[in-house]
Amino acid sequence: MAGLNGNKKVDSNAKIGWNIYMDSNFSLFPSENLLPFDGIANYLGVVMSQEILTQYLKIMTDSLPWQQDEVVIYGKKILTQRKVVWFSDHQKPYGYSRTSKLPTFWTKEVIALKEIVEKHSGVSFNSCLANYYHSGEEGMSWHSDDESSLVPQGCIASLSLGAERRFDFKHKKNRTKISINLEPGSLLLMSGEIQTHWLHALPKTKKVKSPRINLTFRNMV
Ligand SMILES: O=C(O)CCC(=O)C(=O)O
Ligand SMILES: [Mn+2]
Repeated sequence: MAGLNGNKKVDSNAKIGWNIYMDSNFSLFPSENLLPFDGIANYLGVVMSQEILTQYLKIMTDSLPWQQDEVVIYGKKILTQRKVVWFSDHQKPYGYSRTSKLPTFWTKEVIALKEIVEKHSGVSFNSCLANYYHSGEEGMSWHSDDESSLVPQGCIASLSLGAERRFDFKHKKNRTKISINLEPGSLLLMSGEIQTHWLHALPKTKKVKSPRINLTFRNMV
């Protein structure tokens, strides 16, 4: 079982939440549910070759129309150092964190990655939020991807390129915490009731000096 650096070992015969077996060259077999209750998080491990990873990280870093994100903290709009691009088949703005983003046109690299993710998840996606973190000094605070514009309980597929980072889940009521390391080229699938009951975050860390791109594929209604 390649590349599970520090992550829980997975049962290679396990099925993911919606009964699809993975068997392509780069796929690890799907993990069991990382969450003990109230939602599903499947870590599929590395699903891309090192060659595509390196190539796409550079192309996307250099050519996507990255913009600082806006978040509202204590009623004040703040621009993040982290940058974002929003892709969607739907032309309407995507509202989250009390701000909204207009979609940009899909690029051929993002479409190619979407196809890899769709093959491994068995789900097709109509939208994607790309995040660019310059280093471990940038992260994303606790939130759920529960906007009303997203398909309720739809699968959200998170593909990571670049630096490995820790990713945390926290239950909204009992505060149970689960962490996983997201390796470069890895795919994490969140589905079921997860966004209703759990928060997730990408914590900042001084240990990581290199950049990371994360693509979260979603479905807008
Ligand atoms: O960068 C990540 O891994 C998390 C991104 C995320 O949670 C989001 O875009 O909603
Ligand atoms: Mn999120």
